[in-house]
Amino acid sequence: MRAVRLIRGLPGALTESIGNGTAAASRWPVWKLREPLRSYVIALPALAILATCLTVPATRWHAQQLAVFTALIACAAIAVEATRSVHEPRGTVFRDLQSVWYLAIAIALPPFFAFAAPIPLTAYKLVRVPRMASHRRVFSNATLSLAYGCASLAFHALPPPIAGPSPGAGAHVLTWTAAVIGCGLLGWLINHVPLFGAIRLSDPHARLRGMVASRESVTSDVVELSLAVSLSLLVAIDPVLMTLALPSLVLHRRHLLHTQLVNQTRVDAKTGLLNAVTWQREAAVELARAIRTRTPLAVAMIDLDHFKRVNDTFGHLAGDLVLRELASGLRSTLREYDIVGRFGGEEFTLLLPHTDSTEAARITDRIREHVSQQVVMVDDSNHNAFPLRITVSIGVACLGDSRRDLNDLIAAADNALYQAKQAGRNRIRVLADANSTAPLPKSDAAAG
Ligand code: GH3
Ligand code: MG
Ligand code: MG
Repeated sequence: MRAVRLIRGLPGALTESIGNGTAAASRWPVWKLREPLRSYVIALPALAILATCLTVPATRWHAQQLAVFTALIACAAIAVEATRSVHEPRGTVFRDLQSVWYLAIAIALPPFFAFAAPIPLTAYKLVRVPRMASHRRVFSNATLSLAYGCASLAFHALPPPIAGPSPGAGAHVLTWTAAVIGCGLLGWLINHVPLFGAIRLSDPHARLRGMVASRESVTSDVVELSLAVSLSLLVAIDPVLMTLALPSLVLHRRHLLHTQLVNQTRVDAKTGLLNAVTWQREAAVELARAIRTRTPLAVAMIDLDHFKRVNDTFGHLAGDLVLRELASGLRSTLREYDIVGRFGGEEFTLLLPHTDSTEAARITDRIREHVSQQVVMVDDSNHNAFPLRITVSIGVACLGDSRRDLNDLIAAADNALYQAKQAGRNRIRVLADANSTAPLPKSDAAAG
């Protein structure tokens, strides 16, 4: 009787669990992404799975290959596990050195293994380090699959006198190593291009150059490549030697995480701009330089107009989105050497080196104009997308005989901001020096 009841209950339970699964799937953050980013983020893993399947028929299976593959994946998992307690920094291109293991797999084993390698590791990380949004993790591992799968295809297509399964001896060691370096670079390229595509689609103003061309990122990439090539060499000589590389890789991963975390203490987590303390420190250095070299400089204070209404109407999450969009707009409109930070709340500070009052008026009015034309899509109370327009008021103070201290400049910019608010918001006010108000630019007179 009990069994009958159980069996009778099974279809209901199944339907319920499928229903729960579907409901859970419908809540995945990936569905909240905007098009075309959403399709892109879904299409790339699909392409990686297709490529993995296509390499199956061409693969001849040997127990030894499976053992090497399992050992390399196990080492990669140990490296992840050894640094699991350290939180992965957000808002940066995250380096977890996984490509070191993937390149060794790409060189030592047939392409199928390189395409498939991110699958067990992604699953492992989703269970053991579930801090990053799943779709991001799946996407970045799909790009790794395509990258090192293609690198493996390229390496195995090279003629044996240049590459081949073993580094051999004499000049062949050099051509073999050069081929591995070439495949490592190819993997890097194929991994980064789709990644930057996704970053561009999610933030059209993201500065990609800083992510790849800074001294820090180039150094990290070179170290990662050299570790990957060394590991590939060790595995090709004898797979047992991979255990030699494990401690130094764990150590380097810890070092990278530490450096990234230290860097992250400089920025405001919500907007990615400099936090108030760092902004003040960097601004003070720039101010001292301007005084020493007798060059002009301006400080601007930006405040969102009626921001409380945004929070009250659409909620604090929508407010946060507005702050992020404003920060991204500021980054895109400013020059590389301008220093922009979040002062606190919905107030932002700019330090504009080599900028006199006329130029400061032009720059800040361009910012004001840009923000007023920006549309931020937020959810209204019925969960419908609502195009929200925001405006900012900006106060500017310029370095002059009576203002040579950063706090004085900030206070004067704040004072100018107050005047801009009083004058009706969505406008700028520039104080050229303590006793004079610079003529407003035409656009300011028209603003509001
Ligand atoms: P005004 O034009 O005079 O500047 O009006 P306002 O509403 O922008 O200014 P007010 O000072 O009254 O409100 C600022 C609001 O900013 C209140 C606060 O809840 C909100 N705020 C501050 N920090 C954050 C944040 O990190 N996220 C969100 N969503 N809101 C914030
Ligand atoms: Mg304010
Ligand atoms: Mg405000």
